[in-house]
Amino acid sequence: MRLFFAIWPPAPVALSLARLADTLAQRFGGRATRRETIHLTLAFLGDVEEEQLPAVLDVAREVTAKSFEMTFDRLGFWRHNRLIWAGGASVPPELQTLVVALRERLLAASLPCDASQSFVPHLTLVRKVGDSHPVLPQLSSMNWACDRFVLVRSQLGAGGAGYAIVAEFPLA
Ligand code: 2AM
Repeated sequence: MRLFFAIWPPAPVALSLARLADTLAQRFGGRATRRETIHLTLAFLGDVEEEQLPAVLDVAREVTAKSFEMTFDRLGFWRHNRLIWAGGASVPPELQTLVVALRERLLAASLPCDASQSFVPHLTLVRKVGDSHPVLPQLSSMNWACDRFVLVRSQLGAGGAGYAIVAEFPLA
């Protein structure tokens, strides 16, 4: 099974980001992320054997991290993978600590974790953007209180990835 840890935005935030994603995809081409799949990835494991799931859950339970307030106030475009994303000008230290703890514990438990890229917190809004120089609008700042993270199972289908939340973990 294909797994990753993520933070899932509250419904009103996801709704306004999905509307924005639709607008951006119409303007610049590409595939907008659907409301129910907008998320912030913390650690991507990739394919994991079914029998490794208890060890993955143990890793998450052992991580002690604090809740934090996340602010999204800018849009970005990555040309190498043609993504438009929403992010924040600053990374809350609690978020950085959570990501480092998850990645370190996964690796210490000999579980897979893609640590090839440094962590840039982002919510992917549009994939396969057609325009190679999209002039992005300002993002009106939105905040949300992150008080939990989730383990997610990804299933790739014809219409893109479908995600199922496997377990939730509270932040102190
Ligand atoms: P993305 O939104 O920037 O594409 C599920 O695939 C989630 O894991 C996506 O949010 C994706 O980020 C993220 N991810 C991180 N590393 C990945 C990898 N090596 N392969 C696929 N997805 C990855």
